[in-house]
Amino acid sequence: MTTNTATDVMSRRDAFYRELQPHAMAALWTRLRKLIPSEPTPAGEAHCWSYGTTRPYLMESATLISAEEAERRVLLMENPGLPGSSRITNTMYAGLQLILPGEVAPAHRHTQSALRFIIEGSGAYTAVDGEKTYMEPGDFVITPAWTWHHHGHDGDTPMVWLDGLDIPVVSFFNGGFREEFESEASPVTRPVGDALARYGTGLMPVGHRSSTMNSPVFNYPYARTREALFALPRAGAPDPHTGYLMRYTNPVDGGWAMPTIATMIRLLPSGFATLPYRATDSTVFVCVEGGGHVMVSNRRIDFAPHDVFVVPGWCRYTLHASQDLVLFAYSDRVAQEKLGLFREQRF
Ligand code: GTQ
Repeated sequence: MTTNTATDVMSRRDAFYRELQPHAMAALWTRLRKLIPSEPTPAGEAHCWSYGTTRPYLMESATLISAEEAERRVLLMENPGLPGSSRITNTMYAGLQLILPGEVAPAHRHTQSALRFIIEGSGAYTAVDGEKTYMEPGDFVITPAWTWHHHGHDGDTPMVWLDGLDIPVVSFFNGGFREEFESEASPVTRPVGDALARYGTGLMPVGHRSSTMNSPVFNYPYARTREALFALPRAGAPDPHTGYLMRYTNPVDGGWAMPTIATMIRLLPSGFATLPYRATDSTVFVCVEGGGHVMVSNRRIDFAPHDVFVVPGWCRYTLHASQDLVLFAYSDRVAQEKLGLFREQRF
């Protein structure tokens, strides 16, 4: 009598899989397709946080808690497709931080890298590793991993910026460390503008040796960025898939400005629409000026200045400018490139 019927085989296999469990083993062939997919499944959803919605909640938060008590008074933006994760994409965190005149967000440091992209207000500063920089709308500011930093506000209107951090990346490697400084403010040892003068004008001190993987320029003022962007159309047509897309660079080596977060800014002239494009990096966008919409698969998402929207990796999308449109963007592209994982597709 044969025992080799198909159902016998199946139930013997199931029994075998159960036997493996207590020994902390499993059969690869039951999981192979999931472990080694033929292509990425987009993580999370395309979504837009309109500033008209987020700003009133941010202002209300200031009636509930001070920057000091909160340590950082931030409303984080969580991808609706990744509930409970505190992530805006699979690898990136995003929050809107509010600081009022006279407040201080106390000094600390952590192994997560942070960027600030300034949304509104003026007169607030961030102090990073001994240097203060005052922030203006559209400025891109870096807080490198493990540098002491605090924020303060010498102006007279609320100041809001976007925080972008690589929290999920650091968490993946279980490499998170944090320390609070012994007082509210960490010492400021260099004058305002020092880094920009030394490293941000096309000059560099002779003999400069980098001690970090971050750009020594830690504030990229929008006034300069904007001037560069709007000069580009004079020299030729935009790239059909990306528009006039520029990356923030580290002047020491010409690479990306930060080791784990790729930061970019682009101009799409009024009426311009990109051809369909996708890449393996999930991307967070901030509408800086102008307006338009993004088509992600068949979904249309309209955006206006100060809105934040996200496009998951490997989703095909097109960008449409209804007026001259400036978009800031960040993603894990720099990390993917270093690991040989980055792929893009132009249609
Ligand atoms: O300003 O240091 O949004 O440590 C989240 C964590 C901001 C900051 C955030 C942080 C900060």
